[in-house]
Amino acid sequence: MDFIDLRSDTVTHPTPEMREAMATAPVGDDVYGEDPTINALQDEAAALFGKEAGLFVTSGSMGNLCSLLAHCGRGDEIIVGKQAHIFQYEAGGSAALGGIHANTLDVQPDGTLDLNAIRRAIRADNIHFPPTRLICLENTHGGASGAPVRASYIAQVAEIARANNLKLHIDGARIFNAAAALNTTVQALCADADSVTFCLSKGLSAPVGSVIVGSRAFITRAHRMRKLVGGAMRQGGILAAAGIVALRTMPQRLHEDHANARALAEGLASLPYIEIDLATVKTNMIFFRLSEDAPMSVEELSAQLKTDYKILARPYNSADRKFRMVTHYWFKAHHVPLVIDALRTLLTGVALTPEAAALHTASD
Ligand code: TLP
Repeated sequence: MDFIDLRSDTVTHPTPEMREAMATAPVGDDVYGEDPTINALQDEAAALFGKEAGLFVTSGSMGNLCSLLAHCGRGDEIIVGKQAHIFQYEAGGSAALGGIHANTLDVQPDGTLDLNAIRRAIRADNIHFPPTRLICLENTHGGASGAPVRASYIAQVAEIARANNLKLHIDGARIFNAAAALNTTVQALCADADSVTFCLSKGLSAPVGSVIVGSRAFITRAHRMRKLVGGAMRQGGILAAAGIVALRTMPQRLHEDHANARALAEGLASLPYIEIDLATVKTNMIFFRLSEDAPMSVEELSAQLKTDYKILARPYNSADRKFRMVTHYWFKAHHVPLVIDALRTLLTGVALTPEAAALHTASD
């Protein structure tokens, strides 16, 4: 990649091995259930998560949407984090297309929802209220600095769900990052979930796609919903082939992204005008603020990083002077000092050390 791109792990390009697998993948018409590569990906994903079945979808948003549509009818309610991707960043799809009502709770800094707040949010059986059907968690939680959420907490939420005849969905877009950070498996993290969406095209570097896993009966309903939203693919095995490589080769290296995020965060903490809480950096996401007295706005800093240093970093919240940076397969350890030196130069006017400048010229 030409730029050092820290905007997201969604920017990852497929690896040469993925491109090779895509070029040679056997394919068929998936609407007839005849694409052997999609079928293999779905089976492999289901086995890895300890679930009965899987469903290949185009994106994390589609995975969450089909899951919610499969769990809930019109007028039903979900309990979901106010800072969750499902509520904040999916264009209100479940409300627009499914008539699903969201009861939002504040996400805590560790990525969890307060257990008592969940209990209080569950509706009594009363004609005034929308019936609660589903609790949604996110792991890692992008609205909580990428915090990984522990299996022991998820088990407690599942217990509340079971006791109240509710289902539990996990938006596990980055569940493999959570498993790496917590030194556990995705199966252990998802054992108590009725459905999980995970993304192949984030930290796992595949070009396109996510997979929903759950019981066979649930996946049958989600399959119908995928058709309803126009997401049935034909010879999609070309894409699933990259997903299989992603699933087999990428999870075990995610700790490298976490180590790079930590090194980058520590470098950022050493710079003037940057406010960062290192304790929040637990996976591949780094959130920091420019201080009030910083010599430029977040937009100016972002623009200059791009034009002067070919570094892409998007402001996360301009009013709050907040940035997010996300590490991934194509962000390497040797990029860390380049980013730190660029920021130091832009913020203080002090030029790069000759060694760092030489390194910058030598690198792509
Ligand atoms: N997140 C993107 C943006 O949409 C914010 C990013 O750059 O982080 N769940 C979670 C937790 C996500 O972070 C995302 C994407 C999704 C679902 C949706 O995935 P896609 O983009 O494949 O629809």
